[in-house]
Amino acid sequence: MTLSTVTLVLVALLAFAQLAVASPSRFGTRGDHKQRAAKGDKYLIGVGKADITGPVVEINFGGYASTDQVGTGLRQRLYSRAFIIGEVGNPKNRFVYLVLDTQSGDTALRNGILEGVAALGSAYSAYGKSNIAVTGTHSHSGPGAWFNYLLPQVTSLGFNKQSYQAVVDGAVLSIKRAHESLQEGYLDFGTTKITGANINRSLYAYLANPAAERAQYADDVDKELTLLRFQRASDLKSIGVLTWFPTHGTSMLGNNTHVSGDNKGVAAYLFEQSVKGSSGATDGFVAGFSQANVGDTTPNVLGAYCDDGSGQMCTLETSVCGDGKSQSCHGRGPLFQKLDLGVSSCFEIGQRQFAGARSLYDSLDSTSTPVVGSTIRSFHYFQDMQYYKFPLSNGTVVQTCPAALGYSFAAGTSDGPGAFDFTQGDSGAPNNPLWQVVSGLLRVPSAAQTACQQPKPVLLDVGEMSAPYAWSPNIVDVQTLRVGQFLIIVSPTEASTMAGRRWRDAVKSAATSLSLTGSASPYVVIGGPANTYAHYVVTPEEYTIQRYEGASTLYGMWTLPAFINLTLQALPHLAPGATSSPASGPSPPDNRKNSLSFQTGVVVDGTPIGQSFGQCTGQPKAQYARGAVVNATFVGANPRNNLRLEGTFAAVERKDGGAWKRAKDDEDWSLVYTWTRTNFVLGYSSVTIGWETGAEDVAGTYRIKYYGDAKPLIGSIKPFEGTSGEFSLV
Ligand SMILES: *[C@@H]1O[C@H](CO)[C@@H](O)[C@H](O)[C@H]1NC(C)=O
Ligand SMILES: *[C@@H]1O[C@H](CO)[C@@H](O)[C@H](O)[C@H]1NC(C)=O
Ligand SMILES: *[C@@H]1O[C@H](CO)[C@@H](O)[C@H](O)[C@H]1NC(C)=O
Ligand SMILES: *[C@@H]1O[C@H](CO)[C@@H](O)[C@H](O)[C@H]1NC(C)=O
Ligand SMILES: CC(=O)N[C@H]1CO[C@H](CO)[C@@H](O)[C@@H]1O
Repeated sequence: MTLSTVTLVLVALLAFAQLAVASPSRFGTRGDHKQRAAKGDKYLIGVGKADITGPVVEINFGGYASTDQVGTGLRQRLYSRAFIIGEVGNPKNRFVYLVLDTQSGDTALRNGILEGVAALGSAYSAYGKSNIAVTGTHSHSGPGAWFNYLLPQVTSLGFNKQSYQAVVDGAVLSIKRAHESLQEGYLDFGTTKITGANINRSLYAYLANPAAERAQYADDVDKELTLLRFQRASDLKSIGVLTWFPTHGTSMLGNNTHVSGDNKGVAAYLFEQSVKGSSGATDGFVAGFSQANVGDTTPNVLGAYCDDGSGQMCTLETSVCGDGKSQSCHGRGPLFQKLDLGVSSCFEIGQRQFAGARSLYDSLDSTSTPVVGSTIRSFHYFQDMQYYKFPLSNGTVVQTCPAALGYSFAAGTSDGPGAFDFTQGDSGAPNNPLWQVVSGLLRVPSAAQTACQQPKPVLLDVGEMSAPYAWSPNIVDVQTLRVGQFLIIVSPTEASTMAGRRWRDAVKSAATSLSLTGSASPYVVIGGPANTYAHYVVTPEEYTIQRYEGASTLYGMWTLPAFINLTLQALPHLAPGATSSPASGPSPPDNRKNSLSFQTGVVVDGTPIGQSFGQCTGQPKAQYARGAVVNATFVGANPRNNLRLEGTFAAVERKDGGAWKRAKDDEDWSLVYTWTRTNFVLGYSSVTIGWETGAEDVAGTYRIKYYGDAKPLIGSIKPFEGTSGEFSLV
């Protein structure tokens, strides 16, 4: 520490002490709620939540890019959570932050959402491309096949309209609900350290950053969670919270085939459950757990080990095992001993984020920073990253490149080895009909591209391939939102820990020098992956290491400085009084109409002779002790016939006097729906509904319900219900 920093700290401490004396109400202690008067400025605030669960069977999951990971059922429905913040005096100035339980935001989804909101009519004219941010929680356990670009469509055999439409419709509905709930209220925020929910999965690359820079941080991943609280003015009840914390949505392993929102989905569910019926929160309370600088983080906090019998950890430098390959290197979640495809570890990592967020929430009345300053602004523009030239801070002019993936991309990470298995297929084409169509179109990178991407050895020159349509985005979304002193960088990439820090710091210091936030110090978070999926961004130093994240930094060594330059350039548009927007930039290609699609639809559902749809063929036992798994099996039909959005496939009902009351449904983590095809030709299938009971469940008499829809060969799809026999839980 230099002398001047010491002086500064002393001055700050003195100022704080004086303030504390001058206005005790502002710094009241815990339990001292009534004394705290300062609430910051008033805003229009609204929250909304809606179901986005696409086809839960027979569609490949988005995230691990493994052709084999195809849905067989549902553990927890997926949601869109919408948060709207607007100026009271000028309601045109507002933004929408969406948190989708998806792998990422995406150009196809974003286009669909913008069109859907526009179709809601003139009351929604304040919402548009500048002020809607479409972020994903980065769950790797939801149906994919909604991506705009060809590369992430490969493992899902193309684009699937039903999968896409479910996300779009639910996102639009969540915005509608948030809009309808708009009212005056306050915002405040706080931070807390979450231990045990993330570690660094690319430490070797992180260590390439300058020692002096690393020395500024206690941890090699960000452990801080930021929580923004939405409180309505009328009675100071909370209507929602929005949090940011980085950890990959890879707690559920790559061989899990049940849909879920992974650890962020668990955290949001636990938070929303925890405030049900509490006097401080409203009925429609929504908890958003948004992703942050997630790039090099993993929820597999015990570290990465070789599943080859050696018991060794994978190598630091390249994450390989004794055979020199990455295939047997797997990250271990906190409860990895439970061989349940990551379910227990996933719940635990979700629980750890929830617990931290909840205790922070409980302390906010005495510890939070109020959001102040009436200004709400946002900007969004498109930037073509092909050979974008700009100066680094030392004046040297550098450039970005057309998108490309390096060799390490094929090796994957310890969270999921061997992404895009086709790249490993040295014996020829893998068994993937889409790949057979497009693999002939692979090209050798141009000389300019090869030079530009140095030192990345190019494996897939995706940015220079546009046949049959673009493989990856070259045109990216640049977006930032601002309410009072709170700024949100909306990143299309998964930023590494240090990349996120540099990006946030650059925005913070530029906002300070532009005096964007008046007397309040700017506070900056980064949310994503959002708006389109542009893979990763690492620091230039990390890029030279070319691990998975560096190999997946699409636009070359200078991608991060370019994103920072592009964000800072437009920052003046967030100033109070600013009325202009940046030029909207070139439009990215819209591949929704021309995408290939090799998935087949449902042909027919049938039942074995003598059986009927919904018939319970595997009854539960008469009695279970709490902690046991209750199973019931039914004659089933394909759930793709009707997604039952805002509804449920499975339920547990409890006998309450003479009536049956619903105790669990598809939203509950402990209720698991599994669909199995038993005869392909005749369309027979069975459904097993499993209820993992626990100590928290009340003893009583229960039954299991199954809701399905069957498709005859001719005629329309018909709904049906199944009901198990009664059983008691003791
Ligand atoms: C799922 O994958 C994990 C990690 O690769 C492995 O340890 C486990 O045995 C697999 N489980 C099944 C049922 O295949
Ligand atoms: C960003 O790059 C442009 C050139 O493309 C340059 O004119 C501008 O000064 C840079 N802005 C910042 C904030 O670095
Ligand atoms: C500016 O910084 C970059 C990145 O560290 C470096 O490659 C370049 O040589 C520097 N330029 C000058 C003039 O020092
Ligand atoms: C319940 O059903 C699931 C899914 O079919 C199965 O994996 C599990 O073994 C069954 N459990 C019991 C206790 O029967
Ligand atoms: C603070 C932290 O999470 N450190 C971890 C970074 O990654 C290495 C290797 O995976 C771990 O050993 C550290 O514990």
